[in-house]
Amino acid sequence: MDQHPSRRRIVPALAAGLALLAPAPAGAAITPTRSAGDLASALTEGGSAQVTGASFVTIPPNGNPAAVSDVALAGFPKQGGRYVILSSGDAAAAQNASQGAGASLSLGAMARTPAGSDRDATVLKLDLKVPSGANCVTFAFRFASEEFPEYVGRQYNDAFIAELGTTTWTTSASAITAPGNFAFDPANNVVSINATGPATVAPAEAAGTVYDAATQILRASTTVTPGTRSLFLSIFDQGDGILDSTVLLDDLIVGAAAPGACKAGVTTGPAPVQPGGLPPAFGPNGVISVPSNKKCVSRRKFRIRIRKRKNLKYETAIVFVNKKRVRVVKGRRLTAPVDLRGLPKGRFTVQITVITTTGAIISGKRTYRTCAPKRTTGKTPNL
Ligand SMILES: [Ca+2]
Ligand SMILES: [Ca+2]
Repeated sequence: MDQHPSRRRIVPALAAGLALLAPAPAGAAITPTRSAGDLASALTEGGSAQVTGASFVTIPPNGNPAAVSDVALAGFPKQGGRYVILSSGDAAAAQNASQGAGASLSLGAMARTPAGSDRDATVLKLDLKVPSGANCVTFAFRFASEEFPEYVGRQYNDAFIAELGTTTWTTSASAITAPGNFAFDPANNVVSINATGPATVAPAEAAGTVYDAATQILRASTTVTPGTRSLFLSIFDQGDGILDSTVLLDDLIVGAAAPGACKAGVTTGPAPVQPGGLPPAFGPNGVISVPSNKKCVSRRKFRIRIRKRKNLKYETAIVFVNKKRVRVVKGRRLTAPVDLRGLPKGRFTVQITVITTTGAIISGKRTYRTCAPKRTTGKTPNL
């Protein structure tokens, strides 16, 4: 691999840069860890993602490529008190440093593949339990790099990659092939110092860190189906192992997004999801309160109520009785009076669809039967 002459000069600056590091404020620290479980805990605390397994696919043999931090830094933490730092150098070097210092440490890790040009890669694997009703995985991140501005458009294309299901990215010379990456810029490229649009790096965004430029705080999201799904988060050097890059990560959420709202690619907006999936339609934890259908319904009128639930706001509800739409009243709660008078005797079906303000849909159907007439009386039965 070619080495630009000036890259050699930057290495001696490392010792001076580390000497400038002030101790962490009392009670707050960037704590290096090689426990993937610690990282999962910091990434999900205060949120609703359930991590059932955490491990490293790859982690460099030396140094501190991963850390948990509770130091307020570059807009982090985003949720809860802690966040995660993954680095192709020293994850603990991010704080209280001069941007004039050089963040540059070779951690001794060679490429994933024999022909690869990546170095010092850390790939964190998180197994997420995606509950019924959830359809989106999303997290917040900021990528920062020492490669800016000298190596923009060069072969030292350090990058951050997020993948779901499997990790397949590879490198060759200055190229990165990452077909499964969902944290891509508007040009479908990985987030690096060469990224565009909202992922463009700038020096001001790295303020407070040792790095020379960073992206704004971004969000990466991808659609997902219920079950156990693996999330892979990768950071690496490219071209050589020096002039490091780092990613700050937090606010990992598995939840329910409105149709079309959970889009792959980086964004700057809020999380597009209702955290934690959706409650069921019926039952003790359900959002729809209706009479039991175990017994026949003898009343001629009843009222369907939409229950208040934490983190849920309703836009509207749509109710059909035997395919005929019923008026829904929006008061302190959404309610729908169901009037069975005039309906034929026998079975009837109530179909309820609740739409939340995030566009998520909770729907359910209940079939009732009217009470059978007492054969001995001959009177007209009540419903
Ligand atoms: Ca490195
Ligand atoms: Ca580098």
